[in-house]
Amino acid sequence: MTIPTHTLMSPLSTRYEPLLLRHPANPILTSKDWPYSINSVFNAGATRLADGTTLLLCRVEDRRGLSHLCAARSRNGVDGWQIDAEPTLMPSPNEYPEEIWGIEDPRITFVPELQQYVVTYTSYSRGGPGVSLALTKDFRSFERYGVIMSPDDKDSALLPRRIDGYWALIHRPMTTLGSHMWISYSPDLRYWGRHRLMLEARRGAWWDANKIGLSPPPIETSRGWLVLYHGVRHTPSGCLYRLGLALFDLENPEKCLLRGDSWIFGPEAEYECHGDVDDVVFPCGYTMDADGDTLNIYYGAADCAIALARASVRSLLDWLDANGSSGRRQRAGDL
Ligand code: BMA
Repeated sequence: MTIPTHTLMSPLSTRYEPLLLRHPANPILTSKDWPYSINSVFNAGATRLADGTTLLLCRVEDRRGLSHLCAARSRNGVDGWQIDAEPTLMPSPNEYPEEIWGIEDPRITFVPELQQYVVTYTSYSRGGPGVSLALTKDFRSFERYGVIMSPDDKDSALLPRRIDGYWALIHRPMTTLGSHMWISYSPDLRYWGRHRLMLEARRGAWWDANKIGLSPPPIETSRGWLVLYHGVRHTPSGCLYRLGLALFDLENPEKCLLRGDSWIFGPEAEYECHGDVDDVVFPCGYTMDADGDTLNIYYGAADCAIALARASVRSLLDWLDANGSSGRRQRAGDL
């Protein structure tokens, strides 16, 4: 008997479209590239400096297991990295006790109003991970504001401009109901309130059940804030970190306009599947090319290396239009 081919196809499409394309030079940075002894380098914040240089603020872990941040600069964002000879930002537990077990996973936002970069990062305190904030003009000296979200909280980034007069911070507190993305507002970057749930982890068998978090800072597009987020699936052989997409209203960023049902990028390459923590892709930063469409997404691979994938904003939005569901449908029971 011949089975008609359409009955063998998935209802949506015949194959998954690759939206993030791995760079052939991957992994682009590993511990071997470092000018001093380290265990591993991964999860880097990213930005383009005024002169066009790509700057990565990398999470570097030493053999004690504690992390600090170190800057790497490159003309083309792929190779020829100039890495700071010494750590760029070390934990400073005497002044900031919440940094006693290191600082991790920075996200960078350039804020035109301040003419400064705002770096939010995880400070690993005795009470668990919290969110800290620092300002810098040059990634050489930093003004630290200390912890702004108490433990357990991480995966945060600042929006580059005020919303209705207030700064907006996305972050991921852990609650007994699960780990969801929240947004909070501040008049001055120090005092935070008006906390709102922004995106919930789904439940049950979904790839993003129970635990999600912001990956790089949101990407501002004419259609809304485009958000790449990670979902953590717990399996009998460990956790799987994969990426999904959602779109939020430009002037009301707690309003989800579209959310993709499927993940769009997950561990497949050897350097993503095997490392200190297997099966992890974890982007903390991106840069945008001059065409206003090409994203260079920098991600930690298996908690051991930094890799690069490229994507087109237009294609990501097209994919969300074809595969996303609106906020209303999500509330109707998808979660
Ligand atoms: C998350 C963060 C990341 C890390 C990932 C996988 O909770 O701590 O820094 O890359 O786990 O270990």
